[in-house]
Order: sequence, then structure tokens, then C-alpha cells
Amino acid sequence: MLFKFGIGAKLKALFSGFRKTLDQSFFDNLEDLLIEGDFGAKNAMLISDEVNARKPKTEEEFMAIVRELLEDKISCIDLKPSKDELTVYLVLGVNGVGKTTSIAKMATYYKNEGYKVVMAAADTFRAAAIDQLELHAQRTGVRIVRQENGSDPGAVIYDAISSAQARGDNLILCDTAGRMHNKENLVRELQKIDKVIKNRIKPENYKKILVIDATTGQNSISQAQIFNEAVGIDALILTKYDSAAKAGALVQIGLPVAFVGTGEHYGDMHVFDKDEFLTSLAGLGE
Ligand SMILES: Nc1nc2c(ncn2[C@@H]2O[C@H](COP(=O)(O)OP(=O)(O)O)[C@@H](O)[C@H]2O)c(=O)[nH]1
Ligand SMILES: [Mg+2]
Repeated sequence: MLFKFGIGAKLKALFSGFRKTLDQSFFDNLEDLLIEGDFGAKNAMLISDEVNARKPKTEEEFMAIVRELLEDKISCIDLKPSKDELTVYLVLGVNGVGKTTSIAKMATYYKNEGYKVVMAAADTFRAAAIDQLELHAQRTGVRIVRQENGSDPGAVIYDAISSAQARGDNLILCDTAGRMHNKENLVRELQKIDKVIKNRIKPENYKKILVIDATTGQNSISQAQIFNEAVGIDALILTKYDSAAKAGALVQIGLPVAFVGTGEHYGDMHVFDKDEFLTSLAGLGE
């Protein structure tokens, strides 16, 4: 798996430059580096204080401390749909983060795992969004449930659930609009959609997945807060990890990660592996 967590090499270089002294400017630089990597001021200080307290003598000791402190701040979730009952994955996130692309990648992934997958085109805000999903449905060879542009997203999902139950499909991947006229509108719309699904799907078969763009950095933290407060987020997908070495925001968001997107092809999505992620942080995986 491609994990290029660029900060690992920088941490090592910083440590080797200061190895003998570990003075105030080392700790200042360490905090700056962590803040630059989107780990947040609080985590930067926590790590810096702990390194200061433990006084590592080697690069390995230093990296082990950083790894240990990050270990319990990152978690993963294994998204395994049931084969007996219908599962719904509601895919959320602001415009352009990669929701529709991730749905196409997930469709490919779960189809290969033997699931009968359906896409629901509930981003009815833009006409192009429905056509884009339709194209992905054709290319990946899965069924799509769609309505007119501008129709009620809840109605699209309702239809998708009814037809999937009638046909014995396993998994609905539901696209949503990431943009509304304002935040209140978006939250209200999401809560309506959420209610439609909750009324028909058991909680264990319903997951709300937030897509986070790895190139966004700090702003993704407030995105996660908005969506989490609106409907409660079960899992994250981190996209565009091929074009950004920053993913410290994950540590600050604190929600479990399911997949990482590493490109624009259908195969460019990987189940998130925490150990691998932390190893690449330490610069060992590159
Ligand atoms: N490099 C790269 N590009 C991606 C990835 N995921 C999505 N994209 C691109 O990001 C853009 C927006 O994606 P889209 O799925 O339309 O976003 P949406 O508005 O959230 O549905 C498209 O050009 C995608 O090809 C990824 O993992 N890596
Ligand atoms: Mg889209």
C-alpha cells in the first residue's frame, strides 16, 4: 500500500541534527513540524513534552515515542456488510473531496468480495452529479437507482432500499450532495436522509462514512465536526493520499478510518492499516 507520510523523514532529520543537545530550539522545531503536518498544537505539545521527559538517545527511541503517542489516537474500522440483510453506506463530505469516486472504488471492492452492490444517486443538487455516478455504475457494472435532478434525496434512497430489498441486493452505496445553500440547510437535509434510512435499516447495517481529502489539512477537522454533529459519523475515508503527505488531521479528527484513496483509478483504494500507517510515519515504509 502506498503510504507516503512525509513527516517521518523530517522528524528523523530534525532529531539527528540535535541528537546531542535536544535543547529548546529542538523542541520548538519539533512542535512546528508537527503543527505543519496538521497534528494540532495540543498533540504537538504533548509529543514534545513526552520526548523531553523521556530523553531519547537514538533516532529509533525518538521515533518509537512519537509512534506510541500517536498509536491510541488513530483507529481503524473494518467495514464488512452483512450477506444476509441489506446494508446501507451513506457517503458524506463537502464538495470535491472524492465521495463519488470513492463510491465507485467501494463498488469495485465490494463487488469483488461477492456482494450485490447498488448505487443510490442522492446527490440531486447538481444534474452532473447524477450523470457522473451513472457513468461509474456502468463502468463498474453495478445497478444505480436515480431520479430527476432536483428531486428529494430521501425519496431516492427510499426507492433504492425498496428495490434492493425486493431484488435481494446486499449493499447500497449512497452518494450525497456536499453543498447546500448554507450549513443549516445541509445539516437539515442530512438529518432527513438519515431518518429515512434509520426507519428501514437496522443500526448495525447502516454506516455513515465521511470522506476527508488529505490535501485539505486543518479545515477537515471542522468538516468532521459539522457532519458528526449532524448525523454521527461511523467511519472515515481519506482520499488523495497520493497527492498529499499530510494526514495529521486524522489524528485530530479521532474517528476510525476505513479506507484510504490513493489515486483516480477504481483499484486505488486500500483498507486502512494502522500499523502500516504508523510505520510509514516513521519513514520505514518508503
Ligand atoms: N489523486 C486522487 N484524486 C482523487 C482521489 N479521489 C478522488 N479524486 C479526484 O477528486 C476529484 C473530485 O472527486 P469527486 O468524487 O467528484 O468528489 P465529490 O464532489 O466529493 O463527489 C475528481 O477529480 C477525482 O478524480 C484520490 O484518492 N486521489
Ligand atoms: Mg460527487
